[in-house]
Amino acid sequence: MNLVIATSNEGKLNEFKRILSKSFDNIFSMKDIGVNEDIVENGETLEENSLIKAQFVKRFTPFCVLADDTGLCVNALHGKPGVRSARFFAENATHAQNRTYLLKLIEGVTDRSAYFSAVLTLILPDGNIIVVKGETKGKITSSEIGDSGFGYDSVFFSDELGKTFAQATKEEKDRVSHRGKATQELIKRLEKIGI
Ligand code: ITT
Repeated sequence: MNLVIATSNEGKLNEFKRILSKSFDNIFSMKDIGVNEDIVENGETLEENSLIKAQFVKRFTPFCVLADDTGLCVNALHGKPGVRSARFFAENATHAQNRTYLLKLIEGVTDRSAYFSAVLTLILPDGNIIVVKGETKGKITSSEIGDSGFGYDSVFFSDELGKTFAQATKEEKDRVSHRGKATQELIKRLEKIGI
């Protein structure tokens, strides 16, 4: 089985390639199959956006397609940025701008609890769809800590690891992260149907 990952986020792509390497013969990026368009994520939920991305890319390939929509939900911000995590500071914000904006918004706030939620949508070659979800809890730090990872990793202190995702090794993050948990669930579901 071959798989295309419907993401333009290099960090996500690398994580999926690592975690799913044993489940698929070949794993391709969108670029590998010549899809360079920006996908318009106009859904209101992670589920909707995940499906939008998977269906968009499926039009270009007979292979399996996997999409991931992730949100960082901060309790003091009533669940924001959530589905708007990539566009938190502004429509085309960089990861660094989003992190700085988040830290500024909750400067001095005592309740720093937050969680990541990832919704994965896999479309199989026969058109069947599998949706799985993974969550992980933590706290927003008061400044950036650590150099690994991507996105909000340096401001997310994982409760399970006792350090930020940007301080964790790849293996540690994969073991406890929203994406890691969702992908483990996906692997179980695939094994059940013989993939
Ligand atoms: P695609 O839609 O192309 O997959 P994206 O970066 O736009 O890539 P999302 O729409 O899911 O991804 O946006 C989620 C935001 O949260 C985005 O800024 C990511 O960089 C960030 N993010 C996602 N997963 C993360 C992780 O594991 N660690 C830290 N930040 C993450």
